[in-house]
Amino acid sequence: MSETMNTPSRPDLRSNASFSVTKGKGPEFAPTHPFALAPVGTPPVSVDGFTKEFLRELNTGQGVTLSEATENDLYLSLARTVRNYLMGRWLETARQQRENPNKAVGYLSAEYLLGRQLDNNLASTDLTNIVVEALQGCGIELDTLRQAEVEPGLGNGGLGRLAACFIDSLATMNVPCIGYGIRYEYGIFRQTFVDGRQVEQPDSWLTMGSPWEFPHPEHNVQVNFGGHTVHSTDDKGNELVNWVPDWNVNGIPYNYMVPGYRNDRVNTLRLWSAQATQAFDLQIFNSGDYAQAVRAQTFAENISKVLYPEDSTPQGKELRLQQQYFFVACSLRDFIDNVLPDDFDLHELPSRIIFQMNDTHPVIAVPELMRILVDEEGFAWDEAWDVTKRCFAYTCHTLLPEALEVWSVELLGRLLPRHLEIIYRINDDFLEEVREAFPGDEMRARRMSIIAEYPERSVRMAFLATVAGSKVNGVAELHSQLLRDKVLPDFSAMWPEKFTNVTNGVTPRRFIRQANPELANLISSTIGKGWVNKLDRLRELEPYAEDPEFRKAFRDVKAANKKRLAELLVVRDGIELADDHMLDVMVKRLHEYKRQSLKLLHIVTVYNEVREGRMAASEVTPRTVIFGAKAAPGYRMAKDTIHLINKVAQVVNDDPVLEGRLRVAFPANYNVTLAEKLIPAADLSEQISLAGMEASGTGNMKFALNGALTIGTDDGANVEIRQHVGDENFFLFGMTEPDVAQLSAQGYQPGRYYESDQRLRGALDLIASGHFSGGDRSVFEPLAANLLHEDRFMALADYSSYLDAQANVEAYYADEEAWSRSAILNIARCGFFSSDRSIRDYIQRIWDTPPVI
Ligand code: 26V
Repeated sequence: MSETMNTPSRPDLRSNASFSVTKGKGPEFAPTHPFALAPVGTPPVSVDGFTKEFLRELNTGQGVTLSEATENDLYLSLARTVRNYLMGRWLETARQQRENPNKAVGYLSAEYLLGRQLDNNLASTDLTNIVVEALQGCGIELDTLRQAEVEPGLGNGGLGRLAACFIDSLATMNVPCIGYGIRYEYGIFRQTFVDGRQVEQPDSWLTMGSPWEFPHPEHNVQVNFGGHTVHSTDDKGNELVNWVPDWNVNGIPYNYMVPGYRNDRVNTLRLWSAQATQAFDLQIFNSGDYAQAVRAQTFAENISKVLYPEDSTPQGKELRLQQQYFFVACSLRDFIDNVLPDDFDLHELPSRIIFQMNDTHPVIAVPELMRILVDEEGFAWDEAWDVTKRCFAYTCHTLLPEALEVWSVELLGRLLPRHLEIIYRINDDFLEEVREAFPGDEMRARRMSIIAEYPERSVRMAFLATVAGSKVNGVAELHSQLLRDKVLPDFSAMWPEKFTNVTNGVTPRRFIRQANPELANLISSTIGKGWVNKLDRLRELEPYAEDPEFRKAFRDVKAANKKRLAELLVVRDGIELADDHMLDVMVKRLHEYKRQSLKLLHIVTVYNEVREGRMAASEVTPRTVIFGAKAAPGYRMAKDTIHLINKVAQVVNDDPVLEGRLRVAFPANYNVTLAEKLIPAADLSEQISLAGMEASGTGNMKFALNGALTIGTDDGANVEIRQHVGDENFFLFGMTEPDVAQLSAQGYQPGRYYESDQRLRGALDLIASGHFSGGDRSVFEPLAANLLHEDRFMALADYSSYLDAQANVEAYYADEEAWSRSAILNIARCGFFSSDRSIRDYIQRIWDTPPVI
């Protein structure tokens, strides 16, 4: 018997047999009663009926009368009344799935950026009109209660929002799906500005209570960490491995309803919350160290405490690996123990589930399933590997090398010793396959190894995902191509059929119907209502682009949306919007590759040209540039850029030389709720990343579908948006990805552009001069110097092309009929970018999970 010892990392949390929690095994305890049939469909709803239910919730749920209720009381009671209408469908969906089990999608994602739930749930139950009337009868405005909801910000940006759009589409398309993730107690930080600099505040989204979640402590799952493995052989000579963990935590599932759009289906999102397995360590407690005993509890519960804000470099943070293993271990156990029937033969697992891994964050699920099958279920290794491979698929969401996750072998072995052994074995078998396929090519085997040796021995999670996944997909055509050619070329040479593309999409329910009700009404009154879940039908709008009356109606909608946005921003941020300005919007995470700095160079250039008298203020198209962006708290350059945007805004907005024709606004804390207000009001959508850097983008799709024109590079999904809307309805600029590669290869020298372009020199010099920092050159000089000497994302190379494109924008905008014609064609031709279509592609190319009739 051999023993692999590992240093125990938390001896004070050693699992104690007498405290271990025995897990409930689902509906063994199932009493029946003739009246206890699950309610089916929607009970008949009347305004009076709804009012009664609402008041009852207020009285019996919140314990207050209408006259003494606070806004939060009213919101919570309304939310609970609405959710009751979904409950019957939820139970019914679960019953059907139990009785008629269909293959389901297990969407594994560390992030879900859901946004507010109330409106979405009102729309899916078709209750909005009734609720408006019922509330009015009580002297309450629905809009006031809408605003009382704190959005759950359980994601960083595009990746988390995509997961939310996908589970919406899965439910709407009648596909069985469980979304699995983490119930962070604190989501993405709340951004504030102090003297123009970003200051992060904790996002305590749960303090007022969340009416949308259903905790199920009785379904808790124990998750083990640390310790060592014990290897032995049984009497038949088979190897047996026993993981002796060192400490553990409990995962408590919180269920959330995921309603389809008016189709009576309600899927489940199950988010896990960590809880100490013992309230506190009694041994320590009894020895008198109360504080130490409680600290142990806090340690365990830290696992789901806070969302990691994506950083400039992914730090190998131990807590993050704990989060990843925590949620996938809970999810696999949950699916096997609580979703599958007791007698299920796990050899058949691939017929019942496909786990889609949203980036590499859940990839540790691969060795976890192998561990369950081999160590716990007694599968032979090859048998287990065959099942595992068919249960997983992997979506990659980036091309940036520094964003590809790796875990040091030291950390992985300390936290998950058995999983490390399994990864090594997977790698050994895999490299043998490589050597067989490419005899004598040892360099190739080394390049492809899941284990990297430099700069320290570590596990490349994207490689593990690619080896294990039945399919690997990128998120836009260009991205998938670059993924094959540049990130995983050896893998695509070995398994070309493994690689595929699924271009991202966005849900039209939230991002058109809910966010832009006036546009939705205009569309519905023109082509009927069916477009909401058949977005290709927007094509039927094409002929109306030629109709001056329709164009006028479209402009009226835009103007109304701008007015609504102006009303919000003045209250929310003290920002005043001029009502006759073009709204030019750049909203997304702050990252150098997205090039907010290029947008700034444009603004500063216009300002400087007017200041220096080379251009008359009257030549400037009245425009307000709106930024929205959070920077990772540890990302210096990004935070400096936020500071600069705010300072440029201050100076430009106050300088009379521009006669108010160019303004900059930067509302703090951009989130889903604000996006829903900003996007419908936008005229111009800024999608200006360096070609080859933005995997897809999804904001770009939301803007186009809301009738904004795009100024953008040939990057990510911009490429496909342009193909759909037509070159003449898109402002393209900048280098292509091959141009970028070529310029890189020949040695990029940003200084050359500075030397040869007087406007660029003027703008950069002005930034470096201290003009935007009260004369203090030291504040922004580093930013200017970085652009001048390094400029990793080639903003200077694309600058003149960008300025030319902006000039085209201004000329085109002057012709309001031409502009609105193009805007309408953008809407009509972007039906492809519905997340329903993405899900259809996933089903066809990857999942094989037909919709349930
Ligand atoms: C992560 C990191 C981590 C540290 C290093 C810098 C860095 C840069 C980017 C990222 C994001 C990785 C994953 C991600 O969020 N990707 C986004 O996924 C969206 C949905 O597919 C897609 O639309 C965005 O283009 C893509 O950036």
